[in-house]
Amino acid sequence: MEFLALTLFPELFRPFWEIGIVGRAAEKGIIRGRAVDIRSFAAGRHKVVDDRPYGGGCGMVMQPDPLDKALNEARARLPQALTVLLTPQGKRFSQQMAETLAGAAKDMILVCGRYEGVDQRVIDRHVDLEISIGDYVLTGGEPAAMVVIDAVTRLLPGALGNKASAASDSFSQDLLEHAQYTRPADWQGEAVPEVLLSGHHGQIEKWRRSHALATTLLKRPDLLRGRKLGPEEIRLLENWRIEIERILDAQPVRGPDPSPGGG
Ligand code: 6GU
Repeated sequence: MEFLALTLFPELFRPFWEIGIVGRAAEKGIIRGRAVDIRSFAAGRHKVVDDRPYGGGCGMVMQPDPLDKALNEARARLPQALTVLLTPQGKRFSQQMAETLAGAAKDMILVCGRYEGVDQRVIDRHVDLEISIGDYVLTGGEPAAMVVIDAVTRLLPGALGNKASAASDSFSQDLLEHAQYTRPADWQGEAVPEVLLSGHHGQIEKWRRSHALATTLLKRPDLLRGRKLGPEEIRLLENWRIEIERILDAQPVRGPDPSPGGG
């Protein structure tokens, strides 16, 4: 799978292609990453790529011509590629979208917008999909392109050492991951949960599923509300309820919750 980023700051991508899982995937030939400078397609001695918006207003808009030339070359090089524009106006990026893109295994041309935006006519002519990585504004699409490339790459066959790690991680089942511990077993007087040291794989798996549910309930209850629970998950949450009730029943006084929105 080849990623071709069109950007005014190709240097931003240099370490990105070389380091970590993305770097390893490139070494193994699973991906190929390149960044092409949009400015190199600009005309004239000053290589101008932006101009003031028609209709007035502040900020600058990327002109259609340099980007069109860059995209024509990119699409000639990768004729099967999906052309993506990174923009706050795009569809919200998600694990599900990453899985779809990885599954399609199509090359990707990623257009990183800068300034206040990109001339609409070049978007209409070339772009298949607009992606946003969240409801906040970046100065440019480059970090967003790296987010997309990273999330897609780690899902490609062979990119992660352990096949199970992509399947079990946060969001792949619409749950957050359980807490993790490593050595030492006692760190500054804080112990690791005993069951994890037991070697009892059935109990360890059950602890992990139980804690993934509790972590999700506490940190991202919205993920549980939008999800159908399986019978085992209901049982595990019931166990947490029993545990909470045991703690509350042991309290001498139980009044109503005086906090806003409480009991
Ligand atoms: Cl993809 N680009 C920019 N400039 N800002 C963003 C974004 C993208 N996603 C969220 N904010």
